[in-house]
Amino acid sequence: MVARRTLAGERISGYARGMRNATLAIDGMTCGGCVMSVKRVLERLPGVTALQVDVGEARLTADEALAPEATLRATIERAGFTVEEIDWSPA
Ligand SMILES: [Cu+2]
Repeated sequence: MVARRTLAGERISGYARGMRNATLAIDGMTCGGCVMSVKRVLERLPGVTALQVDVGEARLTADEALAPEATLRATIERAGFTVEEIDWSPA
C-alpha cells in the first residue's frame, strides 16, 4: 500500500488509481503575483499534488474524483483567471 498526502493535507491510500497529470493553459496571468494567486488556490484544493505554476501555465497531478476538470476550472476562474485548455495524461 502506498500512502500519500496531497498539498491540502489529506491522506490518499492505495496506489495512485485515479491520479492524472494535467497541464493547464491559463489566460490572464501576467506576473509573479498571478503565479502566487493561482498556486495558492490550487494548493488548497483537495486531491491536487505535485503542483508547479508559471505565468500562463500550471502543471499538477489531480485525483479525478476529488479534483475533476470542472473543479480545477471553477477554482482558477474564481481567482480571476481563465482556463484555456487542460491537457490530461496518465500519472
Ligand atoms: Cu500578476
